[in-house]
Amino acid sequence: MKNFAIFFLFCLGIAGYAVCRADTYVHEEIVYQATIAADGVQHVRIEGGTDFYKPNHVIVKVNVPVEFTASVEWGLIPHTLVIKSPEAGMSVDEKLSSDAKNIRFTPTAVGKYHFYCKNKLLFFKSHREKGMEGMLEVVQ
Ligand SMILES: [Cu+2]
Repeated sequence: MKNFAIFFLFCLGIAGYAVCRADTYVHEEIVYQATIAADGVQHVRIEGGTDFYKPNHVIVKVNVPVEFTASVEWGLIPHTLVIKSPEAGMSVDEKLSSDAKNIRFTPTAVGKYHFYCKNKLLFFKSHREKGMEGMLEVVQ
């Protein structure tokens, strides 16, 4: 009987672990290093979905205009792209759709900043928590 109880707890542990794993969103890092195009702008193509942005680590130069051309997977779930770093000249809050949208800004301070989707449905995890988040690294 005792063995059975231990076995039962063991199974419960495995099941619990599996459920937790399924709810843990681990994304590989996809790095994109922007270059300055002939028009003097750093163009970055970004695609998003409920739990990702691709790329999710963007490296740009400071004090050079950046243009994100952003879109999301076709679907009914609305998405956004937010960068709340006014201290570095970036205040972005845009709705995204499956049609690509150009979003321009110029980072004015070196550092690491986040871009993310601010959307959240009721009591579910926010898109940001699910992985709709990336890092914008501004370098010299
Ligand atoms: Cu979203």
